[in-house]
Amino acid sequence: MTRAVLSIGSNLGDRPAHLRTALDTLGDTVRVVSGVYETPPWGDADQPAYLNAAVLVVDSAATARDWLARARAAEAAAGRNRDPRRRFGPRTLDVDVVAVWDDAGQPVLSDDPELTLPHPRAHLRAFVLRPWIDIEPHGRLPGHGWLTDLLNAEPLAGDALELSPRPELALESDT
Ligand code: PH2
Ligand code: MG
Ligand code: MG
Repeated sequence: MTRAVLSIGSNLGDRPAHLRTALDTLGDTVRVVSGVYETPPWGDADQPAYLNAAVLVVDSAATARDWLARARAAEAAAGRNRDPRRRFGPRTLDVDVVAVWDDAGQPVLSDDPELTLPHPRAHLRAFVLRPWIDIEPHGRLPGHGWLTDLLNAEPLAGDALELSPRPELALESDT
């Protein structure tokens, strides 16, 4: 059994529909879905605001690589085109594998540049940690500690104030 936390985000086109496409593509691996947050663009300010959420997925057989493949499949299903010149630019759907745990509940660590685990910037991003706390209030980011400690310390605490919950856009999980 592996368990993964995925961060999903969209800032182009029908953003709520793209987030739903992510859940549809992930299918019955989806266990819990966070609230949806409107978040200012990080990294490259010249782009629209994002909708972000976090998803807990479980599959008895999936490896970390399988989660990456499923993340890419979801992005493709939302018609994502990658612009190699704008690494942090706008996208219909971004699905990032934030962290993975193995059968024994141990975090999977990887420094493979294609799939670094945990995600190398997760601890810097309120738009990843805040939704994740919705679904795992006592969660820890492997190598960094409690999610709540990370989010309550500056500079993330300030960033968290700029996230707006969008309860009217709540994503239904079928499970
Ligand atoms: N994703 C990015 C770049 N910047 N900003 C926000 N608020 N949310 C994102 O998901 C995001 C971003 C590249 O993956
Ligand atoms: Mg991303
Ligand atoms: Mg990505």
